Amino acid sequence: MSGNAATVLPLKQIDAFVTLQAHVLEEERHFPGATGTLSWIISALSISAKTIAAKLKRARLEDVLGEIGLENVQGEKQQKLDVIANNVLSQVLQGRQGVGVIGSEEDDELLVIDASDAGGTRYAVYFDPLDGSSNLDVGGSVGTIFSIFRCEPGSEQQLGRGRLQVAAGYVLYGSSTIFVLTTGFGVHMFVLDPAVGAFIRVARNLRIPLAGKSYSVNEANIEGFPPGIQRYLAECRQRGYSSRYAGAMVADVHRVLLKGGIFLYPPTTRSPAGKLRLMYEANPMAMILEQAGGMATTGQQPILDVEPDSLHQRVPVILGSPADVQRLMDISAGV
Ligand code: P6P
Repeated sequence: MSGNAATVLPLKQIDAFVTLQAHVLEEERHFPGATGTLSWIISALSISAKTIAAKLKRARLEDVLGEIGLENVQGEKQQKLDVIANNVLSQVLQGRQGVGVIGSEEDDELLVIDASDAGGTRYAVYFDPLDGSSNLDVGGSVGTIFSIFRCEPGSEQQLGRGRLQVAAGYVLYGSSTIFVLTTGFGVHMFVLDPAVGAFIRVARNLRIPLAGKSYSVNEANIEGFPPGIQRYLAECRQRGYSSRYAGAMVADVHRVLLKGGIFLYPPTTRSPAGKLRLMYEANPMAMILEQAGGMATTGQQPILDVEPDSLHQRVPVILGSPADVQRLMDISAGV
């Protein structure tokens, strides 16, 4: 059984003049008393994405590919463009009224922005500036992932459960530059039109197919997966599933969102808590998937219910079509 593929509008029906900015202003109607601060922050993410996309297109020509010879707090080798993308996002966001906290995969600690002259609601923005950046040298897809919470004065250092996010999304820098966003009222997709420099809405209220026919996992780690997951993957192969894995979460999750199926980064021998980070990878993707009718779990509980204990905390990630995720959970529970 599989539902229809997500509703992506054919060209003739694209809201040619509904830009990301116009869409976000439309969405403000869901927030009585909205001051426009959240819209202004999403606008910052949009200009950051356009800037990063332009830099990626010219990376090889301007010799900014490759590693800088340093490791980030994760112990991962930093690509030059990791640092460039991180600087773009951090500088643009710090210039926006209403940003109270910035948390980045590339920075050891949270950056709390002085609130002395701040009035009104402030927000915490967590992001992975260039997810999958090791794909850059080989022309693979990479992405930016972001998660936005309200933050009350004095609580800037507190991390909230994913269920409390007010917005989440990602940018996929691939054959085109795609911006996917939810503010809690459905999942909407935009494509950058380089001719006008605007993100144009191409799909509203994306719904993930109820089931898919592919799984996305790094099978090199399979011996270290929990037995239930190994059994589930074996059943998928028996049922004729394809295997698709880009090695960049944004690319893999975007495929699952549009085509259905399941993405997983389970616990492995090397990473018993999994590899993906809760605050700026698992949480935002989980909000997107749940808003699109999918499921997102650690295998023990919904990702959005995990009580965070640190900025760079890792969790196992299993997300995708409800029928596929539920089947994995049933097999793991011996059902
Ligand atoms: P592996 C990229 O480094 C990343 O953080 C995610 O984008 C991706 O899903 C995962 O790690 C890939 O990890 O161990 O399969 O290379």
